[in-house]
Parts: sequence; C-alpha cells; structure tokens
Amino acid sequence: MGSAAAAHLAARGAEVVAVEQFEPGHDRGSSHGESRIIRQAYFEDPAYVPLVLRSYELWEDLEREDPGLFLLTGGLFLGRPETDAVSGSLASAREHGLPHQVLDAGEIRRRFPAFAPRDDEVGVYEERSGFVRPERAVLAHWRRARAAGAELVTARALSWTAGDDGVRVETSAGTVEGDRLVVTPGAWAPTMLADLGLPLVVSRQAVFWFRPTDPAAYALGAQPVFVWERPGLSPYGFPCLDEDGGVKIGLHHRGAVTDPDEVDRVVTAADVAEVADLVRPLLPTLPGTYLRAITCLYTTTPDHDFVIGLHPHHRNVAIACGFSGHGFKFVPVVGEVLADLALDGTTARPIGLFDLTRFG
Ligand code: PYC
Repeated sequence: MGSAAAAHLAARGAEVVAVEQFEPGHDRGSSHGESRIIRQAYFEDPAYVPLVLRSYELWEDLEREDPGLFLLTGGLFLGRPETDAVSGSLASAREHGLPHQVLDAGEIRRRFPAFAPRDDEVGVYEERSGFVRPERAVLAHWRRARAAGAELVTARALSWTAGDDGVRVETSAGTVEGDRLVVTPGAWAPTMLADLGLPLVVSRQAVFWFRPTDPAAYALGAQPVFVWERPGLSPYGFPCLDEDGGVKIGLHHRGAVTDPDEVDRVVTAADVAEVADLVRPLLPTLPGTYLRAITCLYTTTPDHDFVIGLHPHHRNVAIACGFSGHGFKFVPVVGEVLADLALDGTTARPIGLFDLTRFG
C-alpha cells in the first residue's frame, strides 16, 4: 500500500520521501508469497466492487510495464448456498452485473476434478478472477515512484508527530519532515497508530506448497483460484504456478496471534500435517508431496473491513491498515485513494466502509 501511495503521489508531482524498514519486495510483512487472489464478485460486501474494478484498471496499466504481473485464471467460491463465499459472491455479482455462473456439486466435480464438494455445496464461478504476483507488484510501484522522483529511505519508522506546521517522522536513520504524512504500517499498525486504539489483531499465517498426485487437474488453465468456506475452515488456493509442480494453499484466518517483530517464521511438521489433514477431504489429491511453506502476517479488524481515512485529529495524516488478509488486490486503488486524501483531503472513491472511527 505504501509503495502504491508513493507511486501515485510522485506521479502527481508531490515530493515524496518513503520510509521502508526492509528492502523493497521483502518477505517480512504481508506482501510476499508469489501469488494473491484477485476477484470481482466480492463476497465480503458489494461496496468493495467499485474499488476492485478500479484496481483491475490500475493492475492492467501496471502490467504493461511488467507483463505477467497478473493473470486471469477464473475463480471458484465454494460452500453451502448460505455461506458468505457463495451468497456474498452472488449478491455482489447481481448488484453490479458481474458475469458469473453458479455450479452445483456435480458440475464442480466434472469441470474442476481437483475439488470434492459435498452434494449440498455449490460454487460461484467467475471468469475474471485470477492472481497477482505481490513481490513484483510492490517492485513495479517502487520503480514508478522512483522514476517520478520519490526518494526511498531504508530505515525503521519509530514514531511520528503532526501539527499545523507539518509532520515529522523519527526513523532509525534520522528525522524526515514534510507537509503531509501517509501511514501504511501493515502489521506494525498497533504501535505506529497506537493513539487511535484500533482493535487490530496481528496473526501469523502459514502458506504451503504441495505437489498434487494429479498435476493435470491443477494445471494453469484447468484449475481456478478458489476460496472454500466450511464452518471453521476456509481453505484458499491457486493453480500450479511453479516449475517444481507446487500448488499453494492456505487456511484463511487460522493463524495464531503474534507480534510482527517476534513472529516464529519456522513452519513445523505439525503445521504441515494439520493443513494436509484438513484439506484432504476437500482436495483429495492435493497433499501429495509437501514441498515448502512460508509465513506471513494478517492485520485483522473485528469486521474484516479495512481502515482507510484521514486521522481524526490530524487532517494532514492519511492512514491505511487492517487489510484483514484480503487487501492485496486493492493495492493500486488504495495507493490512489491515499494520494487523494493526502493531497486533496478527500477522495471520490467510495471508502465509507473503511471509516476509522467506526469502532468507537
Ligand atoms: O484475497 O481473496 C483473497 C483471499 C481469500 C483468502 C485469502 N485471500
């Protein structure tokens, strides 16, 4: 979100200094791991759809500089008809006239043999779903930002203050001063935005790569991205994107609460066994051979909606955080919105859902 904000601000002529504690495209936050789902019939709330459609436009624009940055593979959102994954996808598709198909369990098994749904489960299939490459997306935004004159300071932001005369950020490499501030702290939001008392929960999420026993079913072109909602279990995954035949899978919102500076990044045999046992009934050929795993971080709000807006006491400070494990697809449009807020104090994009005072 920060790299995109820097790119949009610099493109509009702002003099930008970006402070990032790790190297651009690093793997210690929430923007790594080879792939992130993109989808339009947004099951979380139809209010996301205009933003995701704008994000697609911006992804297409960015992709001209980095072909293959994203790919449309189709997406399947499965569960019983009353689940959010199904009923929410349908609500968004219908409200916004998005192309989709509803598949019953038999059609799912026929078209996508990797899945073993129960007879009472259905899927909403969306052709315009797919995935974006997160590390490349971050680097593409940094390239744009730098080409437009932004300066990148590799240092840890320690604290910030704001007043009528401007803003000041204390970093591990000195002080940065400016007129306005954009704060996109990811999993460090509880400390960098402590004054707001936002009810954010940072959690460790592991994602895994397995080589399935039926590689053809998971081939790009055959297998869609998916999110599957069962009570207490939401696996999501991708087609095979890797030369070693690895298929990435994760369990949405299953990780333990953590601290971003202390997180245990070692994935244990018990982590692997747990995910393999949980997904085997749904995707029987997937946990064929375990290949590797990584961890990343979610920063989650109580309602799983984002936090985006101007700081209530400092109108020269724009904030974005709490992306709750489903934000990456919005990176370009959030960058654009943050540029609007920082430069104009307002945005024409619909961000009412993300009001940072909604928690009281
Ligand atoms: O962003 O669509 C998403 C998603 C679902 C589960 C994990 N990420």
